[in-house]
Amino acid sequence: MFRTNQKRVAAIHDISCFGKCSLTVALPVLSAAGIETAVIPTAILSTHTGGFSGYTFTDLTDNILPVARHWNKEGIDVDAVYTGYLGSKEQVAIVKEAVDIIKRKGGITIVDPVMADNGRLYGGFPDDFPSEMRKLCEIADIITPNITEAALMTGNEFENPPHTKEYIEKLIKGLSEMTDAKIVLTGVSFDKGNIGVATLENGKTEYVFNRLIDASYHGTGDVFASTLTAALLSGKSLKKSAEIACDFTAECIAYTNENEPEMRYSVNFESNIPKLLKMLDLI
Ligand code: PXL
Repeated sequence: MFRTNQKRVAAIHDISCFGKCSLTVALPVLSAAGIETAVIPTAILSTHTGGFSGYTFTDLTDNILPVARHWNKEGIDVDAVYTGYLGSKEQVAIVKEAVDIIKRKGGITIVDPVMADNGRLYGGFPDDFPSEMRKLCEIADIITPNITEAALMTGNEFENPPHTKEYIEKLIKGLSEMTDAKIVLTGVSFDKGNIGVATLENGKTEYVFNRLIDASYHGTGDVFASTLTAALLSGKSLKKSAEIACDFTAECIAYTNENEPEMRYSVNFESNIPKLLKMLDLI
């Protein structure tokens, strides 16, 4: 297929109609960075599941493989596949198949194993969900679990921050035994004032920290992973991409914290897009 040098990502996530997460974050962030974003919506929910009750859920699992096969037939190729929240174990298995179909040689697969936070699985996920997500992580090139997701996938206990270096290294070791993917472990905190990520690439662990803002918002994991994907496709190294993703997420939280107390309404990343473009050296 004829290609310009514009990068193209296939984003495989749900659409939460209200509440800024998954595709309604991935699309604008990647588009703002000049990256074409093809989408495979996995489900449509009236809101995300974090803090709303009675949300609708329209499952689109049956649509995933036909879209992937059609793209393949048309010779549509992508530089990266980026997966996020997936609604069921069956869907995770099907997305794994879809990634195999869509991914081209030399392309990268970024898996954000969205399923848990603060020591608990998100509502609606069965206890054996992490073992299915593990299988998707096995075929990834980069994974971005938070501490809870890493603990669940590696069979370790969840520990609240502040973390010890031994604990973080234990999680990273467990993840690296489970997949050859590069690792970006989020939510790492060695002291009260700072939070950041640990990266593992070519056997080397590095840390990136930012000041901890005393506020919590839904959807920040998606802001982080979408920004990381945008930075990687803009040619930044893993460490630099992790730095940009940490900085941008912290900016969005700090900005939102000034005037929006509703955690479930997510962060105002839109007003901060110009800062993101500066961080990516695009303006
Ligand atoms: O932000 C992750 C996410 C995405 N999509 C849905 C969610 C969540 C987290 O709770 O509920 C539907």
